[in-house]
Amino acid sequence: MTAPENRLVRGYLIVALLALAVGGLFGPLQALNWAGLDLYGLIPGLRSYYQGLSLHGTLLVLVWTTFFIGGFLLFVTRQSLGQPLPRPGLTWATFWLMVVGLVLAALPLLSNDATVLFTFYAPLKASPLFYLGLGLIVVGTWLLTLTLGLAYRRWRAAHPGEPYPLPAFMALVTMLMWTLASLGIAFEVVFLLLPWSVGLTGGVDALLTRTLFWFTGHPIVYFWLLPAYLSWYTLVPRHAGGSLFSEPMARLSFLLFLTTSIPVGVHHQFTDPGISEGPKLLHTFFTFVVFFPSLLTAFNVAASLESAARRRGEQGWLGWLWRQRWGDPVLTAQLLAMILFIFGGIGGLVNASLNVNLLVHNTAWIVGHFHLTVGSAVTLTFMGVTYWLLPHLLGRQLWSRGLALVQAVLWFVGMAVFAYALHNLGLLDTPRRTMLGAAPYRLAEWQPWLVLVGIGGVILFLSGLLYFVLVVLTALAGERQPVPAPAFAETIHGPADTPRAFDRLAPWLVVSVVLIVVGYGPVFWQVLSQGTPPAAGLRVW
Ligand code: HAS
Ligand code: CU
Repeated sequence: MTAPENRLVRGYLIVALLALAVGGLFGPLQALNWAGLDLYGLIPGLRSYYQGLSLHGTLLVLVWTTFFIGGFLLFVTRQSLGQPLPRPGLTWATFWLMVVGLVLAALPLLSNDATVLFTFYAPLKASPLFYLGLGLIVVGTWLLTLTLGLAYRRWRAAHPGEPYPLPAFMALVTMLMWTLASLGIAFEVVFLLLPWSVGLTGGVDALLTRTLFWFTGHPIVYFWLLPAYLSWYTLVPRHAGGSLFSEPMARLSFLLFLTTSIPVGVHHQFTDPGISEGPKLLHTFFTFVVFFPSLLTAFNVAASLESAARRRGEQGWLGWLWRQRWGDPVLTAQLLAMILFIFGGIGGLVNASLNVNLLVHNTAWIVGHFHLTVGSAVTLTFMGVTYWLLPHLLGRQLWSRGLALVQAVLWFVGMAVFAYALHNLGLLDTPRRTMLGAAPYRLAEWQPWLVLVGIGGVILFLSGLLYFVLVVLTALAGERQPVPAPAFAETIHGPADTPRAFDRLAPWLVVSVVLIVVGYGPVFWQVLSQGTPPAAGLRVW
């Protein structure tokens, strides 16, 4: 990798880590508030619990993820193709555009002018800078797609007839899916929220903005997840000492995500009036379909791990499950992420079922669900990936493997306690997005679980702190070593016999668009045809 490319990837990671540090800080404060200990006074200038919650959600799910993914996908594409990234000017302009967007969005968040939580549901109204900043970040991600697309075209021209290398293929599919998915939020921001926030329009159709938000807001979770899967498929088998079980099946999984991730977003709107049961049920069924590529992943990754253990002589039926290289923090962090994700995924099925959802909607259960998914499957994997990336980017060894293992295990334990308590609270009807510390309606039966939430939050805080200490100490004091050549996993099946259809993109994109029209046509028809009166803006906190 050239020195400027190295700097670019490092730039993305630094922004991601800063977002994780600032956003993460509010997590334990929220958890402790629920447990009955209010420490908000420690943060100078903070106006409310809800301002903290807006910073927490936005910086973690929108900034930490997006910037980490930007750097990681560029790195993976560059390395797996073995050719420099195209148009260095474009890649740098993209990075700076995203940073400007981030600063614009962060300013009103910090000044309490965008206390609208990460979903920014209208009629909650933020400063125009917030919407403008988010819009620029989205445009930046489209430019990332363009870069990966140009790299694809150039590689194809130089290697006619060869299958596109798996890691780069997965990176490109992730960005293509996201680009299609982000059209909803882009439309919402540019045509509805921005004009409204600058006073050009007197109100917005709240249902329409929510529907556009969730058009993007569901598939964004796969935009976070797929880079983690990329690592599980192309890095984990190698670290485990084995090979990827099936390359064609891995491609199929990503292509199924490309085609089915989007027309499911109404599963976030099961209690919204104005969308009838028919389209809601259709989105339930489509959500069950998008479960399958994750099941394929579970099978394929498990088979790869099994092959690794068998190579080391494991004979028993189940012994391979624990006969893994637990001493390697890169691997251990990701294995622990997978274990937590099994439970996050099962919870997802509960959420997706139209009738059962009513039991858990808007309760702490959902908070438990998304901390097992984006907070564990994705974030703990990215932590493991960081430990792999640092030696490549810095030419230094990880400062301490032992400490990195402790960090990963603490995250696992903290999240397990935290999410278990939240799921139980959800079943006891505890509302989410609420400053429970000040709520007069707190029920006595919630109390033990709320305390566990606080304990989980503190363990997570310690683990997060360790992660930063390790990154900084590695950068400053890690033992110098030659930069290793990044190697991706070998495969047991494929790519020689991979069907040609699994190496193409255009037909799958067409299927994706058709499914979007089938899934969302009736929804937008209903939402637009009922003429909801425009809602004026609200500023609550
Ligand atoms: Fe979700 C709400 C349904 C996955 C994130 N989700 C959310 C929210 C977030 C989120 C942030 O249907 C809250 C949004 C808000 O603020 O309102 N979700 C699902 C379903 C899945 C799912 C069906 N979610 C995710 C992922 C996320 C994420 C991934 C982030 C990255 N979710 C919902 C629904 C709601 C929802 C409803 C709305 C609820 C409401 O009422 O508001 C599925 O994609 C899950 C599939 C996953 C699996 C697990 C596969 C397991 C694997 C690991 C294998 C393990 C191995 C280990 C191999 C089927 C791949 C071996 C280990 C050794 C040691 C050897
Ligand atoms: Cu969803």
